[in-house]
Amino acid sequence: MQDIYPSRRAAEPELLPRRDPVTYQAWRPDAPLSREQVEHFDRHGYLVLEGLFDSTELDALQDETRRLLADPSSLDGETVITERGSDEVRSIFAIHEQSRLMSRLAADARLAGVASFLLGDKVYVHQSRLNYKPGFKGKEFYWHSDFETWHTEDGMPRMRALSMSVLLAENTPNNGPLMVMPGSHKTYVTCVGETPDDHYRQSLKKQEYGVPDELSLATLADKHGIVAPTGKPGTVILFDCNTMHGSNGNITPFPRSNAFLVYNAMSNRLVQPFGAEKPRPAFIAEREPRAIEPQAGLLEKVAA
Ligand SMILES: O=C(O)CCC(=O)C(=O)O
Repeated sequence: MQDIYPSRRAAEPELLPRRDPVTYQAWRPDAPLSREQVEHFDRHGYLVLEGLFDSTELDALQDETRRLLADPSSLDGETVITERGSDEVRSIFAIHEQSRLMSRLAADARLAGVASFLLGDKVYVHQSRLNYKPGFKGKEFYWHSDFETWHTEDGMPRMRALSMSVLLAENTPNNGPLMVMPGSHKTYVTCVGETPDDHYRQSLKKQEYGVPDELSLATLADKHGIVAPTGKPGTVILFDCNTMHGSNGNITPFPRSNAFLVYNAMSNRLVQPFGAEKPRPAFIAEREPRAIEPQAGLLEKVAA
């Protein structure tokens, strides 16, 4: 397959134009988003949805988050990533496979139905994780485009995927909320440096390859600015797979925990990686997709 988004090959970084749509179908009256919301997502590469879940649903999600964090040893060890230099949990991957409630959340029509509409296809979960940024010790996520990594290390062919960050604790301006460069999703920043074998073992704690250079980041930030959407628990932040994003560390006492769900179009399933010898494991990048049938109705507390 021809690589239209080559990265980690050339000696110098480049800013290339996006070659794919952002939203894959036109708005229509029965769409799960308003026309303005679809246009916002298309133009800015992100969208904030508030009040999707009621308080009972949120209680259930927060209880489940506490349960997952309280006993990481009961989970598949590979999926639990700790912070550099401490045993604090940074991320738990494959939450939709290790928790019935998170599995139901991933299939919820309010999330999967919206992803399916924007991507114009049936969707599957490419990756899920709980990103927990503990108080005092939570470290940053440096600037990156997810697509650069998913394309280079996992073999995602085209830009036809998006992420949803479901806020499970309040994200304030102070506790390391997600930052995005609105509009950056229309430019592909290539990175410099070949991918080492088993790079993921390090990169999940701190990324060192697939990191955009400072001049490209400054160029994008000058052009587009930076926004940091905040919100109460239950707020959902959607962003396109190529939106430049990152977040600061959390030195406040207030933990920030977000469930992170990545939806990819069924027609965009992974092929061989475009810039790595072997693909990353399935808990980071699903290679055997199952199409989601979006589930209507409220989330209910379910036994693990
Ligand atoms: O949770 C965050 O603040 C950012 C996470 C992120 O960039 C990622 O998981 O790719």
